[in-house]
Amino acid sequence: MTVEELDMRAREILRGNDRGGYTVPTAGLYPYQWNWDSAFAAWGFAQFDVDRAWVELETLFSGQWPNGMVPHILFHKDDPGYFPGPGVWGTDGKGPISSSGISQPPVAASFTRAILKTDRAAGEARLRALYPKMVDWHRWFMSWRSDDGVIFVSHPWEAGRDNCADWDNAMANIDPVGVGEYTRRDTSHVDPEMRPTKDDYDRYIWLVQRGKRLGWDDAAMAQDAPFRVADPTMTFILLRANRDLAAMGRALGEDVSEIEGWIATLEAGVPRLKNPNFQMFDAIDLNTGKRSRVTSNASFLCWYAGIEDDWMRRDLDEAFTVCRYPVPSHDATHPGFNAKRYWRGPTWAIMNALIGIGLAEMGHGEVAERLRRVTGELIAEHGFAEYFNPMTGDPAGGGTFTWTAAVWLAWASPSVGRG
Ligand code: 2M8
Repeated sequence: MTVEELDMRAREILRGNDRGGYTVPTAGLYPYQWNWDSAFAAWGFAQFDVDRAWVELETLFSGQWPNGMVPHILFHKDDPGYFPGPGVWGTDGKGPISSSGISQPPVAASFTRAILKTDRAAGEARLRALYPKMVDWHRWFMSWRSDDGVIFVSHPWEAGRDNCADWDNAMANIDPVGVGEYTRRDTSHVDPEMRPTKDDYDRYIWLVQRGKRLGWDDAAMAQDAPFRVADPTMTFILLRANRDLAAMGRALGEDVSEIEGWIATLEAGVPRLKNPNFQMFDAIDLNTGKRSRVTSNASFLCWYAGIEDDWMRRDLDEAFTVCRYPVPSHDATHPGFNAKRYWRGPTWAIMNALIGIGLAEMGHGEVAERLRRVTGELIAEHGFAEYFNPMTGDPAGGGTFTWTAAVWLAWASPSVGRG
């Protein structure tokens, strides 16, 4: 396909996954609105229909809970094709729309700022309405997910990197006793070898059952929480999002001192995520202090957060040597690497886009451009898949995927205007 045809195909995918005000990640496998998928979708829509981009974000925030949390899934319309659905989550009455009870990486403020650049005229009014909601959401993270400036997750699904090795220590300490029988739906849509294992799912569901039992009450859930893992994804993304939120607040004439305080807190927390023996950014099980000791694609989000790191820069060069299509979600030289299984090896275009944006901003223009080019080739040669084998480029998971199409349109396509 030519670049023009690929651009057209990407726009068709976004339109095709549009369910009226929100976009599903892909039909069948993920039939609802996911939080960070939607923010990427908005970024993609902004390249050809900026009004639709704002609507995507507005619909996402229409599901915000009174405590500020923006759920990771909004169940606008019941669909038996996904498990666990609304009944398993049991969040009735917690928010304005049926939803899950956890959040996801807060990329929305950063994409809002990117979208504003394409829509300076009408954008300010839309931003004015969204801004206080984003502040409330970030405040919720700082109140309930910060451990002295490192952001932790309460469930693997909260980080969006569901089965990555960063959670292995904490997952091994959970005994999913009483989880009961359930039927997964993901493995009827996708090859089970590309998905998390049953051991993983037992723990995912057990943690959801605990939240439901505690009424998804933040304070109750924080007591003796069985899963508390300090996470590079969340910490770097929230730090970056706070910088973008503060910039937008200043432009609106708002007092941003609270947000500046959050930025200082997170900047002070980041060094804890640096593994003192192996020098990569990894995860920490806060219940035991054990570190994951694996480089993931989230380790390379440091630049996106405005943090320079020479070790990670060398690790990135190594990833280019080892993989034809970096950046793998798990160090490809490590025995735990699995080129097919979801967040334990495959390359994800969304992560590459965030890494590439950060590299370019921090003065690593050459490698940023190399990453952008190789991601563009990956999509052009292998399609708009959910994720890809980093060695061969083989597509994996769901097809006609919203966020891959969005990343193509906004970042990876050779037609994207630079400068
Ligand atoms: C994946 O996660 C969902 C649960 O949230 C699942 O596997 O059922 C992850 O890749 C996550 O990051 C993503 O937001 C979601 C939808 O694309 O799928």
